[in-house]
Amino acid sequence: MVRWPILCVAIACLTPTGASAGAVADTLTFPAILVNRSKAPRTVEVSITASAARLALMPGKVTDVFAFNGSVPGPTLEVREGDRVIVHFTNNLAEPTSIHWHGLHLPANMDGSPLEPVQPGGKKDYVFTLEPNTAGTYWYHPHPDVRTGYQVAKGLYGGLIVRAARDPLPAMPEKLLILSDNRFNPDGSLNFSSPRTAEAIVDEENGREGKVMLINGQVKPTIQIRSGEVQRWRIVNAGASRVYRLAIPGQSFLQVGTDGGLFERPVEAKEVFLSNSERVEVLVRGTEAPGSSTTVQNLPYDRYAVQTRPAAWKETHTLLTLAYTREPRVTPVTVPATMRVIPALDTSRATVRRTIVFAQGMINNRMMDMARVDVRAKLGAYEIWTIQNVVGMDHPFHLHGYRFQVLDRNGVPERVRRWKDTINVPKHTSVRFIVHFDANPGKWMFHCHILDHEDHGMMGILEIN
Ligand SMILES: [Cu+2]
Repeated sequence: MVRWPILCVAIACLTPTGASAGAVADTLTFPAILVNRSKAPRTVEVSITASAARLALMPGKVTDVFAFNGSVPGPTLEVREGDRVIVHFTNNLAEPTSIHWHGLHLPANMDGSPLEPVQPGGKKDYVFTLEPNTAGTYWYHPHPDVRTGYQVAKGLYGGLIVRAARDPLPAMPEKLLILSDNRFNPDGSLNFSSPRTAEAIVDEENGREGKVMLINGQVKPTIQIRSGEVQRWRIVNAGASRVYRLAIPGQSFLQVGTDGGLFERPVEAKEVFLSNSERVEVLVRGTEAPGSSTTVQNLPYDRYAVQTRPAAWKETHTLLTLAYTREPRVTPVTVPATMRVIPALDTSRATVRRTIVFAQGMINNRMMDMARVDVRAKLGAYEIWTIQNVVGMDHPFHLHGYRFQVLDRNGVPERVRRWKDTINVPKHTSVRFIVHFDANPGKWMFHCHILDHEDHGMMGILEIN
């Protein structure tokens, strides 16, 4: 039997039941942090290589994957506001790829979009500077033309944390949870539907979902918490199409942030919702007694078109166990009532209003064409976009390079001001947001973030000049 001891450390060793071999391996582990090899102040210089690898993703099996620096998920890029970031990227895959820094505000040629592929054997240096007030939880993934869903499913995704120059939250244990799912054949290989099969049609419609739900590559791990303790969880939905409604029975989250960082004030939330590519920051409060345990669940959510809705869509899934240590209860840290100010983008400054119509597989009745510009906007402009979903399934909208503020969802004014780069647009509804094209001229993608939809043409190009 082939053994993969090093790989087991990176992704935890799972037993055939999906539980771990022992108490230690059961605990949620975290991807390595990329090592900064720059000595210069406020500079982070790292290397990332995409290559084929064989990892023990499933118990007792070896899976052919694509991996950033040999691990799935890839290592976490941790940086600070104001940092100059230099990523030396090497593509050791046999196909073109790229790294898209999802949610970051950077020059267009650094965005890793389908317009900037890195060829097999090729290299690219991604260089950008993180602006003030952009602290938050982001992620990175490939974005090659028509192959994004495949490459992410093969294992290319990783976390990206931008730390604040001055974080308003008190020090507390922090966890990065990268949610993903996948589909495996009995031999451990990844399962992709064959073209022209019923399964392929369902994948194309729903987006490829897998029954195996992973957190940092682990199945049903455990997070330890001490009674009274408050933990800060940064959660990323890196799934191609699965959305999450997270809940802890009997208690609520204190949601403190989303895609573009912290809210102005914490918000009590019985559940948190993440469509594809969305992020949340929540505080989990250890309200239970020492030695007890509870679970984090994924509640059912009907994002589907009726004709391809899976029979089991109403099931609730346990994602992880929250296990209380036997240590005596500690006094919880105090969370500030106000965390920061998010200036509202002024709607009276908007000079252009657009409607972007999402239909199945198309945007504004057109499929993606790399040679076409769909929307032209002026550098410096404020614009109000309405994303209108005219079909019977949800589509999450993502705009590259710029964060926006949602004004209303289906006419209901947004209650909590927040910075977003991805927003779910439920079936037969619309979402309105304001965006400021303040810098970085060039061509930018906007698309549905169900990766199968994006790959099949549900994407357009915005050119800012
Ligand atoms: Cu879609």
